[in-house]
Amino acid sequence: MKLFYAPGSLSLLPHIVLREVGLPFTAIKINEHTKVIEGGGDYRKVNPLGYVPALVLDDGTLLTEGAAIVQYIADRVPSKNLAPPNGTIKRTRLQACLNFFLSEMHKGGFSL
Ligand SMILES: N[C@@H](CCC(=O)N[C@@H](CS)C(=O)NCC(=O)O)C(=O)O
Repeated sequence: MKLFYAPGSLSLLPHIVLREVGLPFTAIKINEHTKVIEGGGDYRKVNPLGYVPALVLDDGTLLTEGAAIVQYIADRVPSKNLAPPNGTIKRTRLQACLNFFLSEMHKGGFSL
């Protein structure tokens, strides 16, 4: 897997979760402002929206949106108990927390 990240951004969240579960991945730094990938390349060809985080799976599947990415990672390694099972009230509450943080708080505060 490849995690596209920018220092000081919310890509830190999936970065922490990937380290916590211990799955192998490569962290690829991008310049958040120019959209240039460290070492060369146009990040918009990876994620046309230009946002981080983005996770590219080994089969080339692109995952975006921090809340979705961290749940995908948590579900890959259920033995770590990072997320309650899908379809439960506890999982829905986790989704509510993630969505609140990554929408209301992120756009309302951290982005200023
Ligand atoms: N809805 C996205 C938001 C991602 C986002 O806003 N990322 C910021 C960094 S914290 C970014 O890439 N900004 C670059 C830009 O606005 O061009 C998510 O939750 O993953």
